[in-house]
Amino acid sequence: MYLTKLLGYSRRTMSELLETALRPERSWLVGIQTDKVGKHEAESLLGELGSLAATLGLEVVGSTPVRVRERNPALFVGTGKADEVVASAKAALADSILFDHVLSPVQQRNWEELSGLSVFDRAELIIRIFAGRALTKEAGLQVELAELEYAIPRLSHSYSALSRQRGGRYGNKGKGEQKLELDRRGIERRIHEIKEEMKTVRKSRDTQRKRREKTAVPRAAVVGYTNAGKSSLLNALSKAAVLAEDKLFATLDPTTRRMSVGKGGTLLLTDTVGFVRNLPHGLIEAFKATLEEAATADLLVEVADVSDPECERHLVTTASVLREIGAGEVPRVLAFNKADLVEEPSVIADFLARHPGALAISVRTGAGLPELAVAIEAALTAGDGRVRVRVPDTDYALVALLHREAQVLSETREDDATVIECLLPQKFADRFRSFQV
Ligand SMILES: Nc1nc2c(ncn2[C@@H]2O[C@H](COP(=O)(O)OP(=O)(O)O)[C@@H](O)[C@H]2O)c(=O)[nH]1
Ligand SMILES: [Mg+2]
Repeated sequence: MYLTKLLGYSRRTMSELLETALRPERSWLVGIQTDKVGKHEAESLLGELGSLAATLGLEVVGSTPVRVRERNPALFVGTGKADEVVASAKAALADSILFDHVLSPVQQRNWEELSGLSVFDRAELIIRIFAGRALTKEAGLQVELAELEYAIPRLSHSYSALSRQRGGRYGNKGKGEQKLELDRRGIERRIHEIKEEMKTVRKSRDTQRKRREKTAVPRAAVVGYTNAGKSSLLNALSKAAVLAEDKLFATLDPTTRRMSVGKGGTLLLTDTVGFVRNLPHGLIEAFKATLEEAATADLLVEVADVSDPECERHLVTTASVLREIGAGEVPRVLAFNKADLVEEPSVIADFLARHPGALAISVRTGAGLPELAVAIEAALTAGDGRVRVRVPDTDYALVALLHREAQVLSETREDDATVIECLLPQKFADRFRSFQV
């Protein structure tokens, strides 16, 4: 909130704009190649930046790859290159320039002065994505914290004066009118408050989780790195689903789709905020918090880009983060996407050998998608056990629960109880243990 105010637009303004604008905001990307970041990696990072921009509904109209030999303190890249970037961005009628690197506050200001456009660095782009994906109270607080910490060094008087004149479409709103009354002390106070609030919120987390457990429809979270093809896969898998809009599905958040599984079954698929390479340090906790829904899912569908040379390393990072957020025990189906881009079949065979149970797919060609749907269904029912339970009439609500959640195979009445034989989802095993006969 502070950040968006500080930069001269409000978040509501942004989403309003995204919804009502005749055309989406046009963005020009600047890719960075350095001694440490080679050509290939720079290109793939630029692809990731494009995917991040698309997540925010921005239209990428072009990009300039820049090789940085010596960092120019004023603009990060050399002045000649900077002029070239600005000229290309303007020729393409871009509204903003997105930098594939973190810019210092001074550099960002200089770029805005030079171009007259809004200039965002990687960190700000990511914060904006997280802000839109913070579904829980805790995630909201974490993201706000990240915003404030990003904002503090950008608070200098000259910067906030300039921020009111930001070019581009967001910046035009209320140009020069906003009285910014943000001071460092106010922000520090808010940071302290957030940290206190966070302690309270964490305590209620378990309650939330229990409530989630009761939802009748199983949920899967699609996880993986940005640009792996998560959103594309979500679209492909949900295409076959019935479009009937009953109450439940009408209230879903926009990133959740339904997918048909098995005979008449439904699965809710949620697109999670993607892992990002070189995630700026201050954003790690915010990222984990926005990913937390993965921990309450019944299943994880992990998508990895098998054409990315970093694929194996991404799998390791993903696994360790999932463990950290408490999703380590959630059943997982691993799909190696973009198989169409890999020319050497042995590359894919090696991945599959190292990861038993994983599948190779291509959302682009459709290859492997039917098999993936089968694997998802199998994973959802894998932990289900055939049980026989005797539910006394005093606990009749549990009979209803079984009808909703389990596959009932037989049901017989006794004097004061119902005896049910069913395939019980794993997550209810504990709840029914004492009723088993
Ligand atoms: N060649 C190829 N490209 C793909 C495939 N799946 C997705 N993509 C592309 O990869 C980019 C990132 O996809 P997206 O679904 O936005 O990834 P996300 O960031 O994980 O949600 C897009 O340009 C997609 O068109 C695939 O199977 N093959
Ligand atoms: Mg996506």
